[in-house]
Amino acid sequence: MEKKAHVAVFPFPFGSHPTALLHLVQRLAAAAPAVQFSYFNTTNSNQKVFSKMNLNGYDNIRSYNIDDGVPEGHVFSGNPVEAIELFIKATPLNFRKRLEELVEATGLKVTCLLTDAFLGFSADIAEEMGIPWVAFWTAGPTALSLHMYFDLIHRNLGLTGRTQNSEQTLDFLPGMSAIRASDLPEELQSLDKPDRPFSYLLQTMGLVVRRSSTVVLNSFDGIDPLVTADLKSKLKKVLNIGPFSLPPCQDQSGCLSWLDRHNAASVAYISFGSMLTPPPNELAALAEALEEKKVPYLWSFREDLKGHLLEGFFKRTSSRGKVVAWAPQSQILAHSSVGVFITHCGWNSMVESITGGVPMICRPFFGDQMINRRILADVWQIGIGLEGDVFAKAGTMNALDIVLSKENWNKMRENIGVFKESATKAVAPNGSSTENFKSFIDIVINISS
Ligand code: U2F
Repeated sequence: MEKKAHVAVFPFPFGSHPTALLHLVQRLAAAAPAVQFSYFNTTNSNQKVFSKMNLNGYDNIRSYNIDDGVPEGHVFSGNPVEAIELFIKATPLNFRKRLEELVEATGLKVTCLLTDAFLGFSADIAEEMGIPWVAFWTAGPTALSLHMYFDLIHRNLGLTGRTQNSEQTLDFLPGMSAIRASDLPEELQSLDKPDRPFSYLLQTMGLVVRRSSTVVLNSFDGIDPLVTADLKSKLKKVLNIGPFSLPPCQDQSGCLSWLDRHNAASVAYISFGSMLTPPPNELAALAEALEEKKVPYLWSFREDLKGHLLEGFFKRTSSRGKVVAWAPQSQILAHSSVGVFITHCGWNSMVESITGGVPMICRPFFGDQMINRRILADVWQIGIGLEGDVFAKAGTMNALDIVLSKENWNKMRENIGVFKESATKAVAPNGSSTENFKSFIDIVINISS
């Protein structure tokens, strides 16, 4: 029987991760209509991502629900890490089981495993099946590199907690001289692996990612040359295929026409990504700063629970502010009225801000976000941090003054321009990311015998 290319896809079902991977699958499926893509995801996450994206006409993408590890009747404590930890405990059995059922029922063997790089157990699964493992790293090259240097970082810094050696730089690693110990995510700071499933998952990933046949990133050549060159020397194949934006949602609330009515570079766009809302005292401080400075704002305010805290502010400022539950972010950041992006420094947001040419004010929370803030504020100088990394009224007003002052803004725009140019070149016909995407297609189509 003729073998058909069949790609099994494993996302990490939290934040923007599953949408980003499904978006990649969609692009691959369009380019390779004869290849079958089976996307294994938790029921909840499948519902969310498939409702956001229009996959009509993509007959070669099928989704399959897997166990999310949440026991029946479980009552969540409100800590967002809980769902992640339950999921991790259910892996890899949940993926394996559903995959085996599918292969048994259809007889369609898997020829390539494409997964979120977080899921390091994919290395074993792919090896057992004798197929290539392609890992999608959804964040930036520096964060990936840091995870791969976990042991060396520990040996050099002797980290046991956030407070020790916090100002020490990581200048013993290629391209990391600006990164400080305090920028490292908790997962890189803690050695207590077994009882911290998320740390364990990422530490395992840092070790096994070398076994992947290819790592793809939403990044582009020129953005971080030293780190990227080092990654290329350590991994079998690294393909920068960005920058790409996740598919924007419909502009049902009229954000773009609202922006059309504002002056160039006057609006602050605020969003903290798909998982975060700052604590109430910081929300209040940010609101007070915006109100006092009379800055027009467009706020993607996700969480209904904390919405009431700012009810008075939203009402008082309704003539110059707009609040929406979810916004077409990449299009907003490309709009000329947006002057500053107040962000948590998630990688996709950062890339979209660069592509849109918008300077940033950074309020990082966890994971790679402190690293991203360090690079964009101190190295690339396309944004600034906040005093103490938190929103306080005076500090936020100061940050708005700095970024929106003509001189600084122009300078940051100039700095962003350099990256924007590389990005534009990378995705042009024959550009490096365009060519890398073609190699990516070849890799997933290719059937090893
Ligand atoms: C995790 O980050 P998030 O998913 O929270 O944040 P981003 O990487 O910045 O991605 C958010 C995406 O959601 C989109 C936005 C981005 O593409 O355009 N979006 C939108 O369309 N509308 C809105 O109103 C708000 C957002 C993690 F927390 C980070 O630390 C990582 O860097 C990141 C990637 O691994 O994943």
